[in-house]
Amino acid sequence: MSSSQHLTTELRQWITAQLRNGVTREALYQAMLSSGWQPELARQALEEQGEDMPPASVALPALQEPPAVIAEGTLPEPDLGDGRSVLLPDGHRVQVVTTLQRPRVVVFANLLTDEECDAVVAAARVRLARSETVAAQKEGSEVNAARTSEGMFFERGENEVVKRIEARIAALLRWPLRHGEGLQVLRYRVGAEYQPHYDYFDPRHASSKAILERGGQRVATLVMYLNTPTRGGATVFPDVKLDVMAQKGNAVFFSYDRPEPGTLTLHGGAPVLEGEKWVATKWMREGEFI
Ligand code: PD2
Ligand code: ZN
Repeated sequence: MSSSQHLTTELRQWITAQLRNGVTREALYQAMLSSGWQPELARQALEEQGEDMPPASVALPALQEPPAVIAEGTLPEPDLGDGRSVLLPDGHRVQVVTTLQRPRVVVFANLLTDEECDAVVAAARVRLARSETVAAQKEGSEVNAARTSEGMFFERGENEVVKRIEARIAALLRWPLRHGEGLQVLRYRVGAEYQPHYDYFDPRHASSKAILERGGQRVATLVMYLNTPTRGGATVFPDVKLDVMAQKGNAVFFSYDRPEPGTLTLHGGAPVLEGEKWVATKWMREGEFI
């Protein structure tokens, strides 16, 4: 569990080396958070290092990557703060609405501001194409009748709002930013749906091999609602009969420790009955996604 993080000699040595190189404490703090270090530990590690900064160098110091923080077999697990809300390092407060242990599901309110939702929709709208899913029998992807939405992917860190959202997610889920895929945005019009499926890659499918080489299995999903459909469009978990209503700014997180139905993470997007539905999905990989 990432909640049992502790300061390692490797991390201390990394901090010392970076400070000697003239990297600022703020830059180190942000780099640690993006790599999944808990804010408290990151602060504590920096406070331990009391020495004065060397004079600012003329050249911009090169920031090296912090040591990995996640131990084998751990999963993304949200920071639930005091159980009602969590204050993230960027000053944004997120409410915890519902939690479920099995499958692990957490619903958040106000993960994104209205402005952030609108900015993502505006940037995505012009790049939408009919959604494809991974092909079962061949390499690549194909249009799938079970998925009648339109979608697009942002590159990781593609623009300022995407960067801000990704840093927030990394801190909330305590999972390195670089283990996340680029944000996917989907638009569903009336009648569009995403029939129940699993987000992990089926290791038996021919197409999975190449996908798994780019960061291993998916281990968690965060679906963020970018608008509020007038009617319909819930995210549904049929195994446990849970429906999460799409509400602008809110999000549903779930994790899966193995690529098997026994994780109870079957989920779908119910048909939109009135209005449109926009979501952004962030998938987390066990390794660094490249
Ligand atoms: O839009 C949804 O509610 C939804 C449902 C199931 C999104 C995804 N899966 C996904 O992006 O994987
Ligand atoms: Zn899904």
